[in-house]
Amino acid sequence: MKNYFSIQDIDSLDHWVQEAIALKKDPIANKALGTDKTIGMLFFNPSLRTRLSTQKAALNLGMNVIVMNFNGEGWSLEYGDGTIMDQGTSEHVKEAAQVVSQYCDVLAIRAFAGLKDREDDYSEKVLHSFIEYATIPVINMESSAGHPLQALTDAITITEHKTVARPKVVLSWAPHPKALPQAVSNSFVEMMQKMDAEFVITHPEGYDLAPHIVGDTKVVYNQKEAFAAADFIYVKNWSAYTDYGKILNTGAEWKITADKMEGTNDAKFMHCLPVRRNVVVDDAVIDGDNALVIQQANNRTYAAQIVLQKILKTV
Ligand code: SN0
Repeated sequence: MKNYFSIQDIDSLDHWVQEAIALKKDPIANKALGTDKTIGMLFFNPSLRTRLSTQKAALNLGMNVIVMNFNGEGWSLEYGDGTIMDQGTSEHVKEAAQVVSQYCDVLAIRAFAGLKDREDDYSEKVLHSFIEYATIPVINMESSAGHPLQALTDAITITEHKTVARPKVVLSWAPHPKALPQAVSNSFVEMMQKMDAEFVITHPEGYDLAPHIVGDTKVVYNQKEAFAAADFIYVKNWSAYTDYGKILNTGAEWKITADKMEGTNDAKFMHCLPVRRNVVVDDAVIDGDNALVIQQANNRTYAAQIVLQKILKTV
């Protein structure tokens, strides 16, 4: 595999998930694979799980790790072709990507949506530019429109915890004080479309995700109705896609409460973290026995490791 840009780069989801689960028993079994290889991780945004689990995965594979926080510490990058660079940007991505490629064998990048210009965000300018100009494989650590490492983690976690072959999985919007990207939700939707699940999305009207991602997935605007008989409740806030980047509704009535979880089939609660307690979800739910958030975070290491293993076999 050359790049891990989206979950469409997974050639066999079942195999990857089973390999990841097997890896948990002996995470350092493939230590020779990455010896003397270097991963460079560039962050344009904050991170806890992605940063540490990807490093951990690289270390399990014997790799060296270089991390750089670009915002504030890196030169402000230019992406436009033919730009006269007499304004705020100091370095073109053409040079930056080629230079980093000489120091590393694999590159991983986090670059969130700006949430101001939908076309610009969905063009995936940062990731696509690095993919174009880097001479080494590139991994998406959350781009404007996708978070495929999180989605692979979620596939692993659901596979481990499901008690029926075809669970009912609900993606529920929940309130948040800030405008958040659609990336996690987009990749989760794409992943559930590939998995054997009865998948339903629920959100207030106006919060429809991109039509090219939702496709013919069922959308229910009534959260209570969507939750009935659910086995997994996956919660995420996102800002509006149509009225792009806007918070339309503070929507406190969409918060995940113990009462609402009572209306499910004893569903597991999932969230990618970080989560705003008592805004997105009540303490009683996230502290309860059905919460899988810590297990999800643990699986981030194995999702990243599977991706790295696939890439290392080709470099
Ligand atoms: C990011 C998002 O895409 O929603 C990262 C999730 C993995 N989340 C946030 O930015 C949350 C920020 C906050 O202040 O709660």
